[in-house]
Amino acid sequence: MSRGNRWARSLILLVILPHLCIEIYCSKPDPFAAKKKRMSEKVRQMFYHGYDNYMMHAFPHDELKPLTKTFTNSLSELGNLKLEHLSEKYNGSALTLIESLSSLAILGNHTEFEKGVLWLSENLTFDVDARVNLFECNIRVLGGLVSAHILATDSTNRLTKGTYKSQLLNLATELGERFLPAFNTPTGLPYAWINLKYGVMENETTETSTSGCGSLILEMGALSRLTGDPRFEFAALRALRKLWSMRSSLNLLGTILDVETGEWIEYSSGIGAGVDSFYEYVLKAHLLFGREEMWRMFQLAYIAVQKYFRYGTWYHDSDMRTGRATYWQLTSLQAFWPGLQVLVGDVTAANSSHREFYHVWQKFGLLPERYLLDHQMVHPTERYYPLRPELSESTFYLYQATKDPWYLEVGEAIVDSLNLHTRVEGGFASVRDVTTMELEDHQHSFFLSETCKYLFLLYDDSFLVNKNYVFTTEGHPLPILHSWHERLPEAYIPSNWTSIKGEEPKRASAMSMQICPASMHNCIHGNVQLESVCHIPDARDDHRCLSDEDCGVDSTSCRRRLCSMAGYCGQWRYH
Ligand code: DMJ
Repeated sequence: MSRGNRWARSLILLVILPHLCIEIYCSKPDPFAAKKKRMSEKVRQMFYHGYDNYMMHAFPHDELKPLTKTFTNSLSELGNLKLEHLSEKYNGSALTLIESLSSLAILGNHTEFEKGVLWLSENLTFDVDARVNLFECNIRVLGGLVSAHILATDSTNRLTKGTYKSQLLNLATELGERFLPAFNTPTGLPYAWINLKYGVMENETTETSTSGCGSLILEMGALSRLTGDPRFEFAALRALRKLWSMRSSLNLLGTILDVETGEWIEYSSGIGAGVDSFYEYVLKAHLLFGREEMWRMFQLAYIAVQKYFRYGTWYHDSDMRTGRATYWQLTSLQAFWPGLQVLVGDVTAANSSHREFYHVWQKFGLLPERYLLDHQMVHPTERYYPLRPELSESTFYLYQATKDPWYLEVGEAIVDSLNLHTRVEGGFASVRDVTTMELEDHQHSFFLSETCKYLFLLYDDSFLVNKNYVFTTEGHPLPILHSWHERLPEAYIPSNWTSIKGEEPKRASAMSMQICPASMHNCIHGNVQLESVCHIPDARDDHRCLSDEDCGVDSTSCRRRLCSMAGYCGQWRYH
């Protein structure tokens, strides 16, 4: 068995086997069955509160405004912070309905699923004057359609009664074709913005993000596998390979780049905004398509993260050229990372990282968008919580892997906070400021496609019993199929593609191997790097302290860690 397959198998063992054991082989009843039942019902109610309100007040527009019970045609606003080039002619694409389909399937609501599929089949069109963000449109719309098509045609689900043929796939194909002009650049890196009707606009910005061009392969690859048309997978793969070829000698990528020149614009990066789903997609593309190449990329990228971003259980940003720390900030988006670590088998690391995010969640009752690690305070302008799913997602993965009931408690606390702070009569509202709990009039579509889905799956994973799925970054399930692994069209790989250079590291969980932080060169044993022998852990696991004596010795610098004003151990002069 190839190494890639071994890892895919270990994933399956890790994520699925505990479940099978409880459900099939172990005769002991689940002591948490009652709690799971109660909580899954509670989450189901949450989903329908958001969904019904959307259908009542906002459908067929894109997203619900729950405070005013109206709608927003937000597809063209996603990622468009300055709200530029909005067209008055754009009237929405039923975005929240598209995003809800896979959740409806997981909740077992076949009737509503079928109704949604039929409505979209008859009414949705992409021949609209809307300038959309390629990444957002890909993960939300293309991903939603492709996943729903697969679920609708899966005979084991019986989600539709027979009227469905391939209408969603046809729509997905039409959308995929509208994406293709974005890739028409000298580098093959796609433009961040595309007008669905007119293609790339004149004088369009050539700036994009790493996640913007490195997180297209699951949806576009699935579209190619379903249609037999290789253009989509090829375009996404070419972009991903080009992106990877732009890595530094430390195997780090930046955050912002120019698609025409292939030059970096922002050299600092981390595991959060602008980069996050690049890591996710490289690993998941390996799981979904069995590509060894992706696994090799992921290994190198993952180890670089451990070496240059990790600081104890936290992750800071670093300059891709030097590996030096740039920003010491925890962001809400980073909370997906423990979930990814579960997939790769790094469960211990996932657990400790997850605890840090949960600790900040508990501190505020929700997770602020940005939290300053060096000052132990919420960022002055990024205090919002837009109903993001990442912490729930990681909680779900960790429970699948460990069956530790503590994660069920975490999920309950998250559900309670969401109901307490964000539930309003007209749906669920984003929070503008987690320190005041002031609300904002927006229910993002990912609340239904991800937040509610992962919370539901935490308590009721019956959907996962018979099939292994990879969840896209927007929470849409794509089944792991042998045929997609075997029918690997090598013709897709052009002869001039950039190969992966550099020595392959030894395969092991980076955290369990205690990968050495970047600046310690004297801790390389053979080919394997080990954490510095000077490392002395802090007295407490949570890095809290009353004085310097409570802090240990930093493994990066071998210097004593100091107790900060806020009562946390840290090497504060380091940055
Ligand atoms: C979602 O659209 C996706 O998870 C994306 O990868 C990151 N941000 C949001 C949710 O927070």
